[in-house]
Amino acid sequence: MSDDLLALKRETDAALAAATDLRAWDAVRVGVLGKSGRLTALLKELGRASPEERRTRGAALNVLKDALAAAIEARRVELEAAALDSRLAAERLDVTLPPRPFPAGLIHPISRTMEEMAAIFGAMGFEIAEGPDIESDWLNFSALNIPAHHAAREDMDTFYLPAPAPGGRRPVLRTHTSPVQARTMLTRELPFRVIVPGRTYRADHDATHSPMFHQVEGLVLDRDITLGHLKGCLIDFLRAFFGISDLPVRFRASYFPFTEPSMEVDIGWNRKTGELGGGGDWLEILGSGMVHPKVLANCGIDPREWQGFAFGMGIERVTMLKHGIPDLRPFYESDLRWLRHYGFNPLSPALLHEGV
Ligand code: 2U9
Repeated sequence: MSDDLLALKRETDAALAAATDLRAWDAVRVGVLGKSGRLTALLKELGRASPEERRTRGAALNVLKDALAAAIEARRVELEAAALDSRLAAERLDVTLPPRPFPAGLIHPISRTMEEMAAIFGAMGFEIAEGPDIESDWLNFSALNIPAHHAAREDMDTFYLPAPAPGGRRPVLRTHTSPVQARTMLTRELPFRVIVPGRTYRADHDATHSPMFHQVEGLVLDRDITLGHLKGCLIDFLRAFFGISDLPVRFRASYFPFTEPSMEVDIGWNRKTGELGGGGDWLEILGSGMVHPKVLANCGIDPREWQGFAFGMGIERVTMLKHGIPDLRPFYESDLRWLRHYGFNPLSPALLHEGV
C-alpha cells in the first residue's frame, strides 16, 4: 500500500483513538467516509488515473476502505459500550435504601364518623341529603311543629341573622339538620330514606358545648312504617357503629315537637370505666320518633297514606364515646399533636368490623 494510503490509515486510527464520545467518533467517520471525506476524495481521483494505475490503486483503495470501515465500526462498538457503562454507573439505584418519608394527611375524627355512618346507613339503603347552613325560620322551626314563641325555640339558643327586608322574618343559622329533611319531603318523591350529616349552630359555649357542632339525622318515609322499623334500624346501626354485636339498647319515652311518639335511645356502658357494652349502666346516645302527622302535612305529605320515623344524634358526642376522646374543644383547634393522635389513616377502610 502506498505511503499516502498508509498515512490515511494511521491518522484515522489516531483520530479514532482520540475520539472519546460518539459525537467525536461521528466527525472522524464523516471526515473519512463521508461525501467530502478523505477516502471518498481518493476514490474520486481514480477516475483520472490510467487503466493500469486504476487497477492497482483501486485494489489498494478497496482494501483500505474495508480496513477503515472495520476500524470505525469497532470504535463505535467500544464507545457505545463505554457510554452504556457510564450511564449504568450514573443511574445506579440502591434498592436497599429505606424509602424517603413523605407527609401524609390524616382523616379528622368527625369526618371519619361521617364516613362510617354513610357506610352503615348506605348498606341499609339510605342516601345522603345536604342543605344550607342558613335557613328560613319556617324551615328550621315552623315546618317542624315548633311554633313562634314556643319554648323549644328558646331552648335551642338560636343565632339570628339580620332580616333581608324591614319587618321580614330573620333567617337563622340552622339549629339542627332537620330543615334538610323538611326540604327533602317538599321536593322528593316518596318513599325515601335519607341521612343528613352537617354543621349546626347554637349560642351555647362551655366545656361540653360548642357554638358549632355536627349532627346526623335520618328520615325514613314509606307506607306502613312502624316503631318496629325504627327500633330495628337503630339497634342495627348502634351495634355496627360501636362494633359491639350484643350492645344493649334501650328505648325510653320522651318528647320532641316533630315526632310522636318520641323516644330517647340509651346504650349499655360502665359508668366507672367508660367502657361501652353490658356494664350495667345506661347512656343516652340519640333521639328518635315517628314523624308527627302535622310535620308531614306541613311538608305537603298526606299522613293517612305515609308514615315514617326520624332520629338524630350529635357526631362529636358519639365520636368521643367510641374513641375515648375526653374533651370536645380540641375537635376545632387544628392542633397537629391532637390530630396525629386521634386522626385516621386515609387508606384504612371505613368499617373495620363486619356487621353491615
Ligand atoms: C323531620 C322530622 C323529624 C329528627 C330528630 C331527634 C329526634 C333528636 C337530637 C339528638 C342530639 C339533636 O344533636 S342533638 O342535639 N335530635 O333527638 N332528632 S328525632 O326528627 C325529625 C327531623 C326532621 C322533618
